[in-house]
Amino acid sequence: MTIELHHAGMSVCSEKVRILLAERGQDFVGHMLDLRAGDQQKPEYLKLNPNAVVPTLVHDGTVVIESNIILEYLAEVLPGPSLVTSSPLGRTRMRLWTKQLDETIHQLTSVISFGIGFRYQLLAKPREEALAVLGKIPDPFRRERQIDIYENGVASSHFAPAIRRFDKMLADMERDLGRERWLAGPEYSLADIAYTPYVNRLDQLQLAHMWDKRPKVAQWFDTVRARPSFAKAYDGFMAKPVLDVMREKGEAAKAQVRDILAA
Ligand SMILES: N[C@@H](CCC(=O)N[C@@H](CS)C(=O)NCC(=O)O)C(=O)O
Repeated sequence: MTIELHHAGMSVCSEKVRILLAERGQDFVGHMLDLRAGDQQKPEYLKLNPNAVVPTLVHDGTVVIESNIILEYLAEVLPGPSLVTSSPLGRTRMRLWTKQLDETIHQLTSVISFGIGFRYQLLAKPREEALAVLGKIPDPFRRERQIDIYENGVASSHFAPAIRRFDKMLADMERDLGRERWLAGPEYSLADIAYTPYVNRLDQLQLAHMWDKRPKVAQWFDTVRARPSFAKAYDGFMAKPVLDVMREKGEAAKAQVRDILAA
């Protein structure tokens, strides 16, 4: 079996697929895209993924897109321990968690990551070049929002609601982790895999204070980070200069984030 993954180092959606592949001990052929250079918009990639986003999985020549769908697909086709909650009700909880990522949280990660950190990669380029990449985002709503965040950073009107939504996500996690060991029940599942990169992204952006008073989230994050799959999914894929920008700019945005949370 050949598993190919078109992905990017620092892309939460790619990270969750790499975690699953590591959990199942599955090697893959990686094709890395440079998202700031617009590799995802090249015609040959659009044939695989018309949404111009990563990741894209190619399994023995068959294309699967959408990270949460890729997780479910791989959990079915790869041998190894089940990563799907065993009870029917547990599975509904697992899917309620991943559904929220698709409905809102993922989009808001772009707002926060871009608003605090990634925009500096584009600000370092000539403006026309940056706008050319952003102007080719196929979804008009997402395109206009990303341009606004590129222009305004944490001052964008999209920023504060995104922080508040993440605060609610962490509150919901704290609630469910207070009832069961993992997000969807007693078993480690696709829900835990899917949320790891989002909490890790907050951590990369110096927003770990958002779970200072959420001990269950803190413990869950320590536990998922200690799994061997975390190191396999992250080590060697992170760009140190980008992590440095996220740390430095995250530190600078901290007071503003605290103000938003306190309001
Ligand atoms: N719903 C998609 C979202 C994928 C997505 O937004 N990927 C981001 C990286 S995490 C991307 O490729 N962004 C490129 C761009 O915005 O141009 C999924 O879950 O696969």
